[in-house]
Amino acid sequence: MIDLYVFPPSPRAFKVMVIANHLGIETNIRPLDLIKGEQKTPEYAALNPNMRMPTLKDGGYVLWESSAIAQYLAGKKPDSGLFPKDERARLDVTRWQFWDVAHWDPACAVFLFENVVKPVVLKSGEPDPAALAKGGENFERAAKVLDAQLTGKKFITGDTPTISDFCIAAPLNYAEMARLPLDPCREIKRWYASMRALPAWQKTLAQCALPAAAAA
Ligand SMILES: N[C@@H](CCC(=O)N[C@@H](CS)C(=O)NCC(=O)O)C(=O)O
Repeated sequence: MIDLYVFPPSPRAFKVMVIANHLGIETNIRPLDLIKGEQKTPEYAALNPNMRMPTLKDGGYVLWESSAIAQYLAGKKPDSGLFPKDERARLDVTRWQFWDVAHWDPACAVFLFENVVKPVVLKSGEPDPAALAKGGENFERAAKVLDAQLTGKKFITGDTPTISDFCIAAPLNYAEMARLPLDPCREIKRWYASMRALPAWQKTLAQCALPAAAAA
C-alpha cells in the first residue's frame, strides 16, 4: 500500500490526501507532527532531504513535492481524467500546477502563516501588517487570473475536475481563518463550493480534522 507522510492540518497534505480519496486509492497515512519537529528525524530526512512534507512511498519508490505526488496518484487511475492523456490537455493541467507553485500557493501561504500559524498554532506573535499588505497585492493579482479563468467554466480547465483543481482549491479550506481577501472573487467562491461538495473533499476534511462547514 502507498504510504503518505503528512501533517494533516497543512493544505499541502490535504492536496495529496483528497486526490487519493477522490481516486479511491487506499493509502497508509503516516502522520508527521511538524510542531514537534518529526520531519527532522534522520529516518525521515533519508526519505525527503528537504525535511518537509508531504512524501509518498510506494514500495521502494519515494516521491516528494505535493504537485508531483498529485501526478503520480492520478497516474494510477489514467481513465479518471484527473491528469488527461491528451498532450495539450495534460499541459494545460501542468501549466496550472506550475502557476499554483509559483504564484497561488505562496500568495495563500502568507495569509495562512500570518493569520493562522503565527498567532494560533505557534502562538509566536501578532500578524505582520507589512507582510499582509505585500501578500495582499500578490494574492489579488493571482486571484484575478484564477477568477477570470473560471468564468464560464465549471472547473479550471473545463467541465471536469483535474488535479489542478484539487491542488489550487486546497488552501481555500482556510479562507475564513486566514482572512483571504476573496470578496471580489465570485467565480472562485462558486468553484470552491463545488469542490467542497465532493464526497472525497468532505471525507478528507474529516480525516484532517478540519471544519466541514463552508469557509469561503
Ligand atoms: N513545495 C513543497 C512544499 C512543502 C512544504 O513546505 N511543507 C511544509 C509544510 S506546509 C513543511 O513540511 N515544513 C516543515 C519545516 O519547514 O520544517 C510541496 O508542495 O510539497
